Amino acid sequence: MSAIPGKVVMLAGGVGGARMAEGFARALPPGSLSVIANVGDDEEFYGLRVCPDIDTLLYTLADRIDRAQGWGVADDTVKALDVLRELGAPAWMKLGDSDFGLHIWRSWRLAGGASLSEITGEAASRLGARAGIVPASDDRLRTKLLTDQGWMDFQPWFVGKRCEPKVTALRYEGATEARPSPHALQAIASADLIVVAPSNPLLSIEPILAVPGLIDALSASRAPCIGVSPLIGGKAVKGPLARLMRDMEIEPTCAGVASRYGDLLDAFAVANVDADSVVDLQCRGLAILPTDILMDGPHGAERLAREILAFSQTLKAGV
Ligand code: FO1
Repeated sequence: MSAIPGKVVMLAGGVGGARMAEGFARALPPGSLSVIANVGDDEEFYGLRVCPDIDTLLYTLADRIDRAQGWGVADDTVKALDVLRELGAPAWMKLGDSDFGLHIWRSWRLAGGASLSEITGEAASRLGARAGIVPASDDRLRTKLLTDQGWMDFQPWFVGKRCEPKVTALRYEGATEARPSPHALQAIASADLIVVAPSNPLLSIEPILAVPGLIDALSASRAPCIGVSPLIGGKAVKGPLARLMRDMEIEPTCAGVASRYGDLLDAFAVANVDADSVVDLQCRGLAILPTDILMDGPHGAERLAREILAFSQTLKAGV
């Protein structure tokens, strides 16, 4: 049996993705983990580029996250947002004062010609993140939702309308033309293990897989790929996944999630309670790790990461 994988690449977005990334960062030696982040949620506010999935990863991996909320900076204040509201600007997205600092710096660096990958790498190292963070693409890619109120951008639907408008279709605008981040391609090329985090498959993982160069690189990789279910007994730990799947007529089960990833997965970690529901997948060759997938704080996330790393040793590299 070989040693724990030297290089791990994770696909992630949202709070579940950041928690899983923290678990792996704690379980692996420094320099082993690269997280490819969804950029479909990115949005411009007041002329500033806000990248919520990158930032949730940055703050979580640098232990600056507001743990109760799952996003934003711990103990942040909202003085800037209060002034913006007083001045009549829309202020439905709760951007904290410390968080604004990052958005100002990122936008300033983008205007100076740096790529989002370079900026994100620099932010991760300067803020003390325990893993590499790589945007899926440096090109603009936007998740759009077709709702009963028409096409909407992601943040106006997710935060502005609290996910209330019913979604019937999704598209990832710009994805087909988007080039993969060169840093993401490098990370995939040297990966010994690929992990698909327990993120929302439709809103966090599929916008990453929609970048043609990325899915090609992932498919070409010989590293085993293991997914972690974001559903436990048909319910999401956080967020609108189960309802979204139902609204889009996708079965809100582990099998429904696995079906979104096509041939990408070699293995799937599911909750003990869901083990029986994935027997069909197992018969079709997907290795199943039934375990406690609920990440109760950083220690719980590390415990799950260690179990997945040990399980990955039983998987063969592809040909
Ligand atoms: N989520 C909310 O539910 N309400 C907010 O006001 C909000 C603000 C916010 C600001 C910065 C940031 O990085 C994330 C923020 N989020 C907020 C979370 C964000 O909408 C989601 O984490 C993702 O985009 C979904 O994965």
